[in-house]
This record gives sequence, structure tokens and C-alpha cells, in this order.
Amino acid sequence: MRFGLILGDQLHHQLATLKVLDRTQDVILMAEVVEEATYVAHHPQKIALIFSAMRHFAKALKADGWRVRYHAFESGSPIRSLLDFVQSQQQLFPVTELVVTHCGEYRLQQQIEQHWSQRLQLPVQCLNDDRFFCSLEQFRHFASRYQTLRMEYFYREMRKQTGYLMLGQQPIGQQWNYDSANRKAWSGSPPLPPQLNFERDQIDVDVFALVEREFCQHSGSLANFRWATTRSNAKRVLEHFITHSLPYFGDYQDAMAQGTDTLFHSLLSPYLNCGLLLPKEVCDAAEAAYYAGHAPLNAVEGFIRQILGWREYVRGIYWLYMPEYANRNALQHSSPLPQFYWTGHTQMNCMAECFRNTFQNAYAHHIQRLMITGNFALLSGVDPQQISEWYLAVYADAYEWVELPNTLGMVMHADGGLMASKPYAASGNYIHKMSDYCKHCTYNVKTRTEPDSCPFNSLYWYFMIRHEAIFRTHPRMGMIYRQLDKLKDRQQIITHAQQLLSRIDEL
Ligand code: FAD
Ligand code: DLZ
Ligand code: SF4
Repeated sequence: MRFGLILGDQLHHQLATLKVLDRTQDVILMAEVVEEATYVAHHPQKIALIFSAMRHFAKALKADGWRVRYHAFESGSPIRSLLDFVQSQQQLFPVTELVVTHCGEYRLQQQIEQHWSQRLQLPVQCLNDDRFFCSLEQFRHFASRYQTLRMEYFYREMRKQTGYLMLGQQPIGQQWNYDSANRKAWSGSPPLPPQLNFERDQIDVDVFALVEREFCQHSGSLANFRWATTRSNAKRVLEHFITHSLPYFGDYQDAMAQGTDTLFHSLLSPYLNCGLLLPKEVCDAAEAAYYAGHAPLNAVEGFIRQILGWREYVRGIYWLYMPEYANRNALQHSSPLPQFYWTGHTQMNCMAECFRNTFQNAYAHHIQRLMITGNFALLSGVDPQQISEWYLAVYADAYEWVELPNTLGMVMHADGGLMASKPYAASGNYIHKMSDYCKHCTYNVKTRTEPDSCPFNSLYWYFMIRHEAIFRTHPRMGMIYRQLDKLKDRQQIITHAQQLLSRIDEL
């Protein structure tokens, strides 16, 4: 008989492991363990979501006739890692092989590949994770054919491969990408989608109590937990999104607004990442909404691009370049992460709003992550590894394979432009244009070097000055440097920015 170990981010009935095992003979292992729950200080909602989804999934497997051995979290337990659990079960069953599906994270995959077989004295079979559209081997092949690994080239190939929004070999609408149509600010209309709430069962209640007890020292609150913890409820989130938000997803994809936490975003990433939903069913549902005339092309193309394009692309980049990718720091930034990233206390209203969303909901939408908290970390020269650890901890959807390329590549330009040809650096002006945050802020977004000037402004120009040697000759940044050359207050900007950086925790 064989063991099949199913991880907390592999909770789907069509998982490769379940396809090769035999429910009449083999045994499924699942474990809540301290090593996985504490390798970063995960938001309590992330732990609660994963533990509850794992318990519900184990119950569903048992109902389907599988034998499941499940280890529920216990603080004093000698079982501290997944390996400990497999070893403990080996004493109970005449096992001849361990089957796992390829892990999401390099850390665990390495442990399994390099040590487990020897430690367990057992063959370990590792299967491809076929929940993704693009296998790791296919991505390697894609990478070998291009000099620059831009998402757009990859995305077009994936559109052709899957046929999403295609007429033969051509994109519907004659355009591959409608990003330029997707930049409206939102000022109260159309109305926001209604909120979807779920009834909680005993599994949820038990897990909430456990997480309150064991992980209360982690930043973030459990009080506002609204995530689905079963596949059937995750499917309801998908339907709710398609009905209420998808039609507006494109127009307001980059918008931000005071007090509104999700706008027309889908909130589907935690389910896609832990396995409750498959990327294919999500893209199929969005495409069907387009063909039914329910949502416009710019919305559906924009949404499918995030999943078929960005999500698959960052996974490919991660596995292509790990482990050295994690240490990249092309701009040689080394400042510590400001304390307010963990406390949420800052007078910069845009940052405070993103932290509020983050700690209350274990969520922030893409533009909040990229252009507010990420942009600030970039402009203030934070050590990429410190900000990366933060992103990995605070969101319900955070797993290193998707978090790391977004942080190091998109936000911090730490990979030297492998993913993003130029840094996503922006001054307060961009935030003012895309949101109403500045109206509610004590800082003045219109000035650069006054005592109450928006910190993003001087930090933006100081970033450009500090990295002039790298970016002045960049073909897409010439205009920025022409503007910089015209500024009369260059020296005051430098002095002001340096002062801000010297008392960054007070901003
Ligand atoms: P929507 O806006 O509704 O998008 C739909 C789906 O597209 C998402 O559910 C997600 O699966 C996918 N998607 C969108 N953008 C990206 C992207 N850039 N990379 C990969 N997939 C994408 N996403 C994660 O899933 N986990 C992370 O740990 C994570 N860390 C991030 C860190 C930083 C610094 C940044 C800038 C982005 C990060 N993202 C991460 C990507 C993105 O911000 C989230 O996927 C998105 O905000 C999730 O909310 P949503 O489901 O409402 O997304
Ligand atoms: C994120 C997470 C957490 C918090 N806890 C567990 C756990 O107790 N048991 C488990 O199997 N998985 C957990 N996970 C998800 C894993 O960290 C994830 O499977 C690995 O990082 C590989 O992607
Ligand atoms: Fe953010 Fe500056 Fe606007 Fe304040 S003024 S909300 S700090 S961009």
C-alpha cells in the first residue's frame, strides 16, 4: 500500500496524487503542523482558512471512500513537521511508497526531493501539478526561445494554446490586451457588489478557537474572517464575482477608494492557490460571461490575463530561477522594513488604508500591493527580502511561488528588470489620480519639500537620483530624467528625502 501526502495548498479532488492512488488500498495523509504554520508569521486568517479548508477536504475525501489519517494541530505535539507525521504513520501501515504532487514552494520541495526518501527509507514519487495550464517543463521551453521573458509573449502563447477569447489564431476584438482601457478611477458609481457571507459550521468554529489560542501573536485579526472554507462555498464566490463584479473588473482594475477594500476584484486568489478552485473553471466561467453578453471584452480579457497570463508566468519564473532568485537585489537596497508595516500605524493615509485592509481582511488588491505598500518600500530602499517576508505573511493568498516574483520582480526591481522592464515607481501624483486617499491625508500631495509634503514625492525623485546611473539611459525612462533635469529644487529634494528616511518610522 502507498501513502499520498496532500498539502494545505492541494485541496482538490482532481489532484494528481488522487488520480494515481487507489482508495481501496492506499492511505491519504494530511497534517496541520507547526513548521508550516510558522515559517513566517502568517496572518491568523490565512492559517484559519487553510486549516479549516484542510479539515473540510479531509471530511469530503472520507465521504468519498478514502482512508484519511489527519493530524490536527496541537501545540505540544512531537509532530512538528510534515516529515514527522509521515514517519509516525509509517509505524502503523506496511507502506511501500510515498506519493506527493509537486509542492508550490521551493523550500518544501527541496526537503522532500533531497532528504525524505533517505529519512523514511521509502521511495518517494513526485507528480507534476497539473492544476496549472502550463507545466514547468513547457515554461522552460518557452523561456529557452526568448531573450527577454516578457509576460505578454507568454500570455499570447497561452491564449493560442487554450483558445480563450480566440477566433482561430487571432484574438477576439483584434487586440490581445485591453490594459490601456482599464484605468478608470472610481468615485462611487457603479455601486459596489453586495457582500457574500457564509454560515459557519463546527469545523470553522473549532479552527477559529484554535487559531485565536495559538497564533494571536501574529499580526492581523480573525474578527472579520469572511473566506469560504469549502469547495462549494468557493464556487459561490466565483458565481458572485461573475454576476456582480466581472462586468466592471476591467474599468476599475487599477482604482482605489477610501474605505472600500475590494472594489470589483474577485477575491479568488486564496481558493485558486489552496486548491478549492481550479484556474480552468474560473477562466471558463469568465469567458462564458463574455459570450453570454454579460461582461464586456476589456473586463473578461483583463481578468483572464491575470490568471492565464500573470499567475502562470510568475510560477514559471519562480521555478526557473529558484533558489538564487530569492537573493536578488539588483538595486542593492538594504534598509530595514519600517515598523508600521507590522503595526499599520502611519499618518500616510494611503498606506494606512492598505494596512487596515491587510490586517482586517488578510487582503489588499493588486494596485494597493503594487503601487502603495510596494511602491513605498521601493522608493525608501527597503531590503527586498524583508518586504518579501512581509507579503508572504500578511495575505490569505500568499505562497512563495506567487509572492516572490511579484515582490522581487514587479515591486522591488530586484531582479534587474527580468520581469518588469522598468520599476513601478510613482509619486503621490499617481496615487492622487487613481484614488481619493489624498483628500483624507494630513500630507499635502501637491508639494515636495515642505514639512507636510507627501513623502512619496521627494522619495520618488530621490529614488531616480540615487539610481541615475542605471535608469537615465533606460529607453522608457528618458522623460522622467528630462523632468528631473528641469527641477529647480533638486538639492532640497535630496535633503528632504534623506531627512524622511532618517525618521521613517515616524511618517
Ligand atoms: P483579482 O484582481 O480579482 O485577479 C484575479 C486573479 O488573477 C487573482 O485571484 C490571482 O489568482 C490572479 N492574479 C492577479 N494578479 C496576479 C499577479 N500579479 N500574479 C499572480 N496572479 C495574479 N497573488 C497571490 O495569489 N499570492 C500572493 O502571495 C501574491 N503576492 C503579491 C505580492 C505583491 C507585492 C504584489 C504586487 C502582488 C501579489 N499577488 C499575489 C498578485 C495579486 O496582487 C493578487 O493575486 C490579487 O490581489 C488577489 O486578489 P483577487 O483574487 O481579488 O485578484
Ligand atoms: C500555509 C500552510 C499552513 C499555514 N499550514 C499548513 C499545514 O499545517 N499543513 C500543510 O500541509 N500545509 C500548510 N500550509 C501550506 C504549505 O505551507 C504549502 O503546502 C507549502 O508551502 C508548499 O507549497
Ligand atoms: Fe498617500 Fe501622499 Fe496622498 Fe497622503 S498625500 S494619501 S501620503 S499619496
